[in-house]
Amino acid sequence: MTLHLQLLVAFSLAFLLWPSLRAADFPQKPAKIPVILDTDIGDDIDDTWALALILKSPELDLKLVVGDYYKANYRAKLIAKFLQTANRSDVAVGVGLKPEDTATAGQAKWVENYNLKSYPGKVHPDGVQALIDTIMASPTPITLISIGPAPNVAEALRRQPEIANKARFVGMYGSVRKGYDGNAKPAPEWNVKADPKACQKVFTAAWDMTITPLDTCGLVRLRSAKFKTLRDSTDPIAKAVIENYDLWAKGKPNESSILFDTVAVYLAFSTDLANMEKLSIRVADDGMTLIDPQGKPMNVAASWKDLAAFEDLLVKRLTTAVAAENSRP
Ligand SMILES: [Ca+2]
Repeated sequence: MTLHLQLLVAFSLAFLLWPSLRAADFPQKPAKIPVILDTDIGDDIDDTWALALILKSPELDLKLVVGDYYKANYRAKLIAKFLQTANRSDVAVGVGLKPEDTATAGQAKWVENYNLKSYPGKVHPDGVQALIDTIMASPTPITLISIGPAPNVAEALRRQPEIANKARFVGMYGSVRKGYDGNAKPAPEWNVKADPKACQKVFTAAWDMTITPLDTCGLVRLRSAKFKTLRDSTDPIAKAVIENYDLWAKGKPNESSILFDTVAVYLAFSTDLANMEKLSIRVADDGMTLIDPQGKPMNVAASWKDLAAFEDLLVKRLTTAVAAENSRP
């Protein structure tokens, strides 16, 4: 090789390696994942924990939270007051279907004196349309985290089927090989059983889907020291979770209820702690989620690699202040 050629090779190599050297010297923060949460917050308490986990996860950029499965005013008030308490009224609130529905449930007392009009951020009276518009306007694909019965999502798909090509769906749905209580047989899971038709629409749409069925999410419960860390925390978001939990539980429990929905939030930014399987799933009319070659192939958190590590992550995140850059007043 002539000296000339050797120099040429050396310069070429330096040129090729330069970007990776630079990246190593100045690590770039990965872009945040834009997310929308569709939630039946206000019935089971786990949605409140899930919303808290989103707000505490630096990987996620929450754009909009919509209350699903009716009780629309009550759910919108819970979402708005929770976001305001977390100093995150930059996040928009969407009122779900049947806004005239004034029914409430176990967290009603937390919002009895809260006026939705006092929310400093944006409140969309048509939350389904806000969900569609946010997905369609996003320059990068939105991750739709769905943790309740899905009439809103089905209606959004009906109004604008194109959202399925612009969003990724991550949800807490179904029961594949396990049912409630860990080792029972598969059973119709509530989010599916409450509106199987809506789920059939969601489970046949074109989007990339990831689910946590009862097989994984049904096993998450914080006990003893892990729960005590939460109960004793002075973090404003952790305190709001515990306030709501005590109202909902009508007492001061010393362990959490099962925190199904938190696993869907985790899967929006990582699958490391779960064993993921690609399974074809079909929603039957009775609410069963069946492995069926005719079903839609999706990523299923089929079992845990390390459930204890997930619980530790949950406790740590909920009780640790987010970096200033993540809380935008
Ligand atoms: Ca839920």
